[in-house]
This record gives sequence, C-alpha cells and structure tokens, in this order.
Amino acid sequence: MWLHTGLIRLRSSPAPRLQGMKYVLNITALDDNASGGPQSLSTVAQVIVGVDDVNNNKPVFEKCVEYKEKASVLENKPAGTFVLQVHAVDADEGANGKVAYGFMHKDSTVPAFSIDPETGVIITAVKFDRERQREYAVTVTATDQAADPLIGICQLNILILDENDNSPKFENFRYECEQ
Ligand SMILES: [Ca+2]
Ligand SMILES: [Ca+2]
Ligand SMILES: [Ca+2]
Repeated sequence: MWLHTGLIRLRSSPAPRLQGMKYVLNITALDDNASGGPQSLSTVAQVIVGVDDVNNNKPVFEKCVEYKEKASVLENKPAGTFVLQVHAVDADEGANGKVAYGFMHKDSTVPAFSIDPETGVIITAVKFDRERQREYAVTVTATDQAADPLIGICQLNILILDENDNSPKFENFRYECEQ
C-alpha cells in the first residue's frame, strides 16, 4: 500500500502466492493532524479484492500408473461392460479446474471403448475376442473447461483377458490306426 496515494498493489518481491477467490483488507486512514487538533483522526475501511484465476494448471491423472496395472477386461463380455474409472485433478478454480474426460483417437479406428466425460468411467464399446487381439492402446485425456484449455493424458494398454472358449482341435481330421 502506498502511504500517501492510497494505491494498493501486489507485493512484487517475493511475489505472493494467492489462494482462494477473495481477500478482505482492513485499511486504516489516518490524517496528518495538520490543523493542530488534539490528535490525529482515523477511519477504517474494508476493501475486498477478488482474485481472478489464471488457467496455469493442467489436469493430472495422479494414479495413471495404477490404471495401467489394472486396465483389463474379460473377452466375450457384451458392449457396455465396466473396465475402469479414471480421475484427474486440476488445481485451478471454477471452469479452469473443471475436467472433462475423453479419448485421443486415430481418426480411422473404430473405438473399442467409450468414456463418460463427467465420471471418467470407461466401458467397452464392442465384444472382444482375445484370440484376435490381446490388448488395446488407449490414450485417456482430461481437458479443463477454460477458454484456452489445458489437457492432461494417461496412456493405457487395456488387456483382454482369456476365457476358455476354444475347444481343443485335432490337427488331422482323420487318424489311421496301424495294425
Ligand atoms: Ca486448469
Ligand atoms: Ca490458476
Ligand atoms: Ca476367444
């Protein structure tokens, strides 16, 4: 605070780390008693300073390593089967810290999974056959809702677990017995 002008500025060194949405400042104005009264007179005012959040944090999947370890689903299950729920945190305020989930897709591929943008729940979109494909590389994204959004990612390999669905086959159709 500037003593004579009453200008309020942020401290420049060290730069303050502002937390929360607003600050309440109690400011006392004291006169210089130039007219020679018995004492200086003062008055107190309250100034409320709002803090505008800047989108300077990107969403982070803190448990990405854990998701990598347990991302799997059994083959032959119907589309819509639960696979995994992911969660990302964003330290910003309001829309800057609100996260929506999605996948990063190669345009040509048919998505094998879908994700709920709000809950981060991943479900299957197709029925899998482990004998055709054993794992799927999936990039999960968390995008904040800022005007200039930031994106966090977590790369998973979702394993298709085996079900014993193939009966043993004879290699030759006909076996001949020697006598
Ligand atoms: Ca953010
Ligand atoms: Ca921020
Ligand atoms: Ca199979």
